[in-house]
Amino acid sequence: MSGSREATGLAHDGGSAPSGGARRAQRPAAEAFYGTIRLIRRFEERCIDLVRSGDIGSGIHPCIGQEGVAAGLCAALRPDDALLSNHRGHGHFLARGSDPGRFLAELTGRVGGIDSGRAGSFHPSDLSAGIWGASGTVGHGAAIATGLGWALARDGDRVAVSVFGDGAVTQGALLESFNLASLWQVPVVFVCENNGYATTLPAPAGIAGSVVGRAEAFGIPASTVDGQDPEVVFDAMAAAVDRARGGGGPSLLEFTTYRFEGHHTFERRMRLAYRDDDEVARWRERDPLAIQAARVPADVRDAIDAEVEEVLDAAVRFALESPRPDPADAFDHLYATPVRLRGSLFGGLGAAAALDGAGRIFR
Ligand SMILES: Cc1ncc(C[n+]2csc(CCOP(=O)(O)OP(=O)(O)O)c2C)c(N)n1
Ligand SMILES: [Mg+2]
Repeated sequence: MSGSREATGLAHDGGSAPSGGARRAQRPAAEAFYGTIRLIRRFEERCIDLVRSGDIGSGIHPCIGQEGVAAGLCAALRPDDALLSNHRGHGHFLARGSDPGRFLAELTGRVGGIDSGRAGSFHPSDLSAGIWGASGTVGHGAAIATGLGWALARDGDRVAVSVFGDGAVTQGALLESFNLASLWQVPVVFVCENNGYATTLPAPAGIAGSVVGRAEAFGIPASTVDGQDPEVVFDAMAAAVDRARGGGGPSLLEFTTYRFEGHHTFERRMRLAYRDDDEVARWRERDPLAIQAARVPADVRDAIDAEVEEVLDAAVRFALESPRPDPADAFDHLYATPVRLRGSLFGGLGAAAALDGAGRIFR
């Protein structure tokens, strides 16, 4: 078993909105949100252990503290909607129903991973969960989501979603995406997870004007919403998705949130003085896990917690038992072969190196 949630019935598996016909998604039960947030929290805590043991070589960008956004927004989507995630995206994958074992195998670079261990934590995709990619190139997922939304609108009522951080809103690609999405009324929802920092830069020190002001300048309706409460996130997202699905064009939601951990797990080894402990403590008082736990009876919570541990035990086992890729296959699955790396294509300098039809390098 790879830790699949199908057997567990945990939370919503990849969206609660009905297919076709009725549009607006129904808000899931309180325990479904609790289960999703608990799964993401414990998954990432296990990931941090696996970073420490050297099994996740890249480290991770933990979303601990921000899980309410992932849980709320993904529940408002239909399984066939498309989401573009970013470098802090584990929560989006799990909330959309990615298999925890195969996802963890991806993070640990194993062949059993959702992308055969080639994408890792920063650049995975999982079409089976409606995630068309995650990009570490800040802000660029918005351009992909806009093009994808435009294409999806040719054929049906699917919606594209782009999730990015506050650090992305100064990127030109994002603003160009706003322009075309508005001009062409693309069914795309832009989601900004504003956690107050871009690495160590406080958002007010990096953003002239405001996040919502940028979207409004392009005629895109936008609002700022509490990202710590998954039910509030869901309601805002369901309205935005409904609007896009019904032909009303793009919108932007800025969810205010906070990461309890550092920008990346490297911060566990080096103390960076860009935020004070009081600030972290204040945000911890609005922990999405605690907010949602208060809405679920203790015995139901206990059962969910036990189930999450079972799923994650199986996921860790699956990941670590999965073989590592064969280095000889490193050039498989490239888009274009043969590709000339050097040689005549670049002026005939040096020895020609290219990939043969099987994707293997030759000189
Ligand atoms: C185009 C680009 N510029 C710079 C970077 C380096 N970089 C990696 S993460 C990051 C900060 C991102 O902050 P934000 O968008 O707020 O997301 P968060 O990490 O807070 O979730 C930066 C600048 C990058 N990956 N891509
Ligand atoms: Mg940020």
